[in-house]
Amino acid sequence: MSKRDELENVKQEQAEGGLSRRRFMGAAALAGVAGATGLGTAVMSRESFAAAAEEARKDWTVHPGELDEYYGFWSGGHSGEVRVVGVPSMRELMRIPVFNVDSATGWGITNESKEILGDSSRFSNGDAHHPHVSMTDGRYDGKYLFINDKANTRVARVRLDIMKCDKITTIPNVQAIHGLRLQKVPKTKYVFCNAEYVIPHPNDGSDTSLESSFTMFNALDAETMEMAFQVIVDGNLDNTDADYTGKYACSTCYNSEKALDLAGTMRNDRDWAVVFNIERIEQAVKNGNYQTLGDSEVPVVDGRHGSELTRYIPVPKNPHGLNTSPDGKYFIAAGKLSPTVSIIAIDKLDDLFAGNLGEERDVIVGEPELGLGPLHTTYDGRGNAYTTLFIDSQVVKWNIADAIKHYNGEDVNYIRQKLDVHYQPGHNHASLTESRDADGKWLVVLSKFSKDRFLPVGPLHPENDQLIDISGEEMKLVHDGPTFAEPHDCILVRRDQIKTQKIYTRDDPYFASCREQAEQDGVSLESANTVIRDGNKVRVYMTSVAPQYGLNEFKVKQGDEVTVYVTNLDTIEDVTHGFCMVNHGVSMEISPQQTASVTFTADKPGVHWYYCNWFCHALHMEMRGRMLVEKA
Ligand code: CUK
Ligand code: CUA
Ligand code: CA
Repeated sequence: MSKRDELENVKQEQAEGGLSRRRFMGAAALAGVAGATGLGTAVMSRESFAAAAEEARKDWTVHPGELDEYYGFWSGGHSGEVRVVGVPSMRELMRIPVFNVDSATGWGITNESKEILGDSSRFSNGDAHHPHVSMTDGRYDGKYLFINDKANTRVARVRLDIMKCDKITTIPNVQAIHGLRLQKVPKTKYVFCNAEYVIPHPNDGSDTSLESSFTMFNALDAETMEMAFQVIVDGNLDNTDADYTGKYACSTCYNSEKALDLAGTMRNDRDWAVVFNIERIEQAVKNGNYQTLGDSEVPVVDGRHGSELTRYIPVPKNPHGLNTSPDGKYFIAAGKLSPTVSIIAIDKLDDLFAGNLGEERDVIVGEPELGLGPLHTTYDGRGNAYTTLFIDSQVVKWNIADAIKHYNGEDVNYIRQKLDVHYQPGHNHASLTESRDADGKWLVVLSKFSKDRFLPVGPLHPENDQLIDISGEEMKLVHDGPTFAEPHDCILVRRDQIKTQKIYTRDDPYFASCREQAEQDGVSLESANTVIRDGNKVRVYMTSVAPQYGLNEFKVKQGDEVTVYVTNLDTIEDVTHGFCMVNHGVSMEISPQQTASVTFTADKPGVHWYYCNWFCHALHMEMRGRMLVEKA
């Protein structure tokens, strides 16, 4: 229903002086699904109708030419990329290739991207789940975005001023980086990330037993992207989050059983959430109380049961999501195989570590029953939480304070609303929810199945990202957006929190290595149109100004290793050129004031055309040249 229709309905209901049949059915249906926990849906008063009409008058549509309020950064799942989405329009603004190879920009093809990919440039796949934006004092500072790669055990960083990946680190000694979150306070000094699977140490085939197997919680330095420390844990690790004091991080474990088979992972009614004491870990590293593993020099501390560095809090059952509330009070662990979430009071953690509590579960202040398959929780900054229910295909809005009262024996209803989503939601994410600025305006729900929501496209279906207005009392679904494999998580950042460059500056470190090579060759990137021969290595320097390359042709010999450096001298926003060498698997982007380079072997004698593959000018088709390869 459009906002206009909705408004008409509300008006009619007001005119009729009561509830329409549609509203009654809605309320009855809602009460039905709320089940044992009950639902406080009352008959709507005249005042609430007025409020609903006011709501309906709000126009969330972003009209042509208007800009969105929020930047959304979506993980691209096993496509390996990051996507930039405008919210609330849900328009896809950009794709940032990270763990994939991208023909349009040349990511994974250019020398600059291969240098960033390092050793792992031999992989062309990835599995990105958790995008998170760097923070200062618990607020998004818009500097970097970090994201994990479960497939090849990596963490990448994206520079948000140019929206390009600038660092990738392979995490040593572990397999499958999954949960990833950032230290929030005083700033993002560490990137915390969980390795999901246990592996033997050493993993050289000498011993494959479970006794010698474990996994680790990892911390990277956010500026250098080098490893800071690793913490050995019991069980496995799933999702993680950090607190607002800078002292603690907490991770869920679904396999406390350390089982290798499915049934085994469900044996225990409770697994646990493990809390990491960051200060104590730093101190242990400083004091030299660590070991190293294999060839790696990363300090490894032991955080297994009995350690002073960690505490294990039993929670039901195969828990998944772990989300810190924006008031800094709670870690909330979603039960997955239990209909509950567990509310962990962060202000009790000092006592837990000091040994002042009777047992670990004394830090749990609430365990509300929400529905089937709770996976992830997000917050509106007004005391409400929103948890996805995978099996029920719903988002449940619930009140944290009331859930705590209920746990203490008070007869209060903490469920505010259950909304059907389509279908089987994984993550949900409210605007600014991971920061102190959580503003409770928009909720994105990333649904794994789309079934009947879109025109059929064959057996492989898109996912369905739904946008829900949470600014009022009631959640309202306002948009469906099909997406391709497979957003797991996203983050919504206010648009003024991100400052992008319109064109590159010539001293950008992104292409510093091109400049170094040019200096060694005694040429200027900004003016040289020349060929430098260095044995069988040939470096071709050319400029580009729409609609021409500085070199109309260049000559090399068969078998030469050719590197082409293109410098885009255009200074006008949006005039991006490309360079594509036909039949050589080579293409790349060169944005205004950027230099990019690519290396290939000229293995076929004869004439080979190159052309500009980013439409830049009325004479874009004419922007081309020839490589003449002399027969060896
Ligand atoms: S995980 Cu995918 S739905 Cu990788 Cu954050 Cu929960
Ligand atoms: Cu230059 Cu198209
Ligand atoms: Ca388990």
